[in-house]
Amino acid sequence: MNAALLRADIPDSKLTDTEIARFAERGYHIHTAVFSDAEVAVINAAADRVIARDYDKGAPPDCRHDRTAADPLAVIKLDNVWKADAILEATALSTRIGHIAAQLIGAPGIRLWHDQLLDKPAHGGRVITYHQDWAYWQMIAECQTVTCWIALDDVRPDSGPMVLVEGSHKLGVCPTPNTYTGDQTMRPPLPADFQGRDVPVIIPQGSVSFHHGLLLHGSDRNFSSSRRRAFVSHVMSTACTYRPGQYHQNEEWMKLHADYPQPGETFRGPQFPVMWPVENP
Ligand SMILES: O=C(O)CCC(=O)C(=O)O
Repeated sequence: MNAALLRADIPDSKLTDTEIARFAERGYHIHTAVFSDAEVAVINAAADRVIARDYDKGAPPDCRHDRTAADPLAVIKLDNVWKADAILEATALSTRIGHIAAQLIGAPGIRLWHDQLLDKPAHGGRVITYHQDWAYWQMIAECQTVTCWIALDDVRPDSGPMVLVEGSHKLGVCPTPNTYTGDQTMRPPLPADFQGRDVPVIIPQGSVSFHHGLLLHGSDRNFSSSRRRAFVSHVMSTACTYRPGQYHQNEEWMKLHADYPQPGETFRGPQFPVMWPVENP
């Protein structure tokens, strides 16, 4: 499959006003069939190559958290695999994802903040404690971010689905736990009158769950006999500006390039590729 095809838009990436209003109210949007089964098969083959350290672009991802002998059932987590593999680059930067995210937050354009490839093994995988993504991304001054979580395997109730706390994006920034070594029951204290329900993301492969930068979410272990892989594009509005202060590895990676923003300037440079609008359609 041609990687360019994976980047191309799909006919139903135009959202209705109702879908956009629901995102504002609930903090998430589920979009099914963003990638076809044939596309997912190609993406999964690329994901497994990269997990096995086979990089067709000749460079490694920015960061790897692999399984170890001491922790053989850990979640594999690789950051910025778009730098390592052309198929995963086309997926992470997909116009269909950028177009949907732009509409959800009313952004003039969308840049990739970073991607993340996650492989939660069968009969294992750590709990991912409830957290809000933007709480870790204070280097982005404006909370104009969306996490676009692509299911690479069918997600079932027992395979450690991501669980979203509906409406929690309206609570502001909560304390930030250590997400990958956490405890499923550990949630920030929520106001007594908070009514948000838990929404497990049970979706077929190729579907994408979009959530707001302040939406609380986490996931349990994988109790099933199948892997639960996901590929995540964390994205931001092209209007977002750089605010130094809180440590994030993206700051180091950004400064490896000659072109990067000064404090208060909008993000730019090769670390943060534009996904939407398409520059050369
Ligand atoms: O895949 C998961 O279980 C959680 C992923 C997550 O926290 C995220 O993509 O923001």
